[in-house]
Amino acid sequence: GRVVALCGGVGGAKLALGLQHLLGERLTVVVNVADDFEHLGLHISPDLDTVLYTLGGLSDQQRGWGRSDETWNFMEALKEIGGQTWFSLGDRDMAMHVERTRRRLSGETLTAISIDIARRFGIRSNVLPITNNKLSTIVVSTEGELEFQRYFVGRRCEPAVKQIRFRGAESARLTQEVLQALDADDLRLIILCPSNPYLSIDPMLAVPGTTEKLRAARVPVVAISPIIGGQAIKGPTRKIMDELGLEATNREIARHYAGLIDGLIIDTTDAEGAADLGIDVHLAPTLMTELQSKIALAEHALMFGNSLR
Ligand code: GDP
Ligand code: FO1
Ligand code: CA
Repeated sequence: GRVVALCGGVGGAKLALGLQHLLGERLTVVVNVADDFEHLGLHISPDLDTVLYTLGGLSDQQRGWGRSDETWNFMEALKEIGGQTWFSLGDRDMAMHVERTRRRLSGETLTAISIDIARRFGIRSNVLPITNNKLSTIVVSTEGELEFQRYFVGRRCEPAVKQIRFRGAESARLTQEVLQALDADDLRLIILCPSNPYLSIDPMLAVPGTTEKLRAARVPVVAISPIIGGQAIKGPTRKIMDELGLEATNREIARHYAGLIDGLIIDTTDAEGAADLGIDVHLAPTLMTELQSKIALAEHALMFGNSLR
């Protein structure tokens, strides 16, 4: 059967890579686009890039974004002439942004461009943006409203988050391709990847139809917690939970996704109290380092999903 995985950037893409090894073309990765923005006249899609580079075996694992074997001549030259340098575009990565921008200006959808680039990277699974419409995360912080990349990269997530908004969500539409993937006769499982719930998964849930589709799905919906031992593996998830007055626990993740998911996978080291999260819980090693641990967690997700059918 087929599997749909809702995915942000780094955390989600690690699991997606494991799932791709097991499922190949039976996997559809639906990716957040609310981090997207226009910079230097280019359309940048960070989470799509992370997923495409990761599944294509081209990603830089250390940095967490962009391509391996990157060079930075463009940025150095841009700096010399006084250009904007707060957001770094690698020389090789630049090809992606320039080409995607050209194709969008010529009328192609983000979906069509993503499908074509995935094919050119030799990616076997299907990579789809959640929407072709403009969707933008706005961080309402103690220092006012910040566009997402200004908050994340420009301010290194330092301003305290008061609220998170998704501009354009009400008028955004799920793509035909995403709807088809969710409606497939041989769909067996929907997975919420261990991505940042507030910045990566919530914007996709804010697109009208997503939560309705998950609730109406005749297949299990399973999430993997991005929290281990009360901490995020990477990024501001824990910090944002603190600032929003939420406890950084699996209980809070379960509460956040309540009504949407049928089961939650949490780390074996978080077994204590797992029995009374008010939801079906599966324990597994959820820290993904080497390829093997990504495949192993993907296997757990598929097995757990099967057990819930
Ligand atoms: P971003 O878009 O690049 O910020 O990445 P995501 O939203 O997809 O993922 C960020 C989240 O992934 C953070 O909350 C991390 O805690 C989580 N994460 C990263 N690596 C792992 C991992 O190996 N295991 C688990 N369970 N969570 C992870
Ligand atoms: N993240 C950074 O921390 N600094 C950067 O200069 C930066 C540039 C960049 C360029 C292209 C791209 O696809 C991603 C890039 N990222 C950068 C990562 C990215 O913006 C964030 O990690 C995500 O939006 C959060 O998911
Ligand atoms: Ca992201």
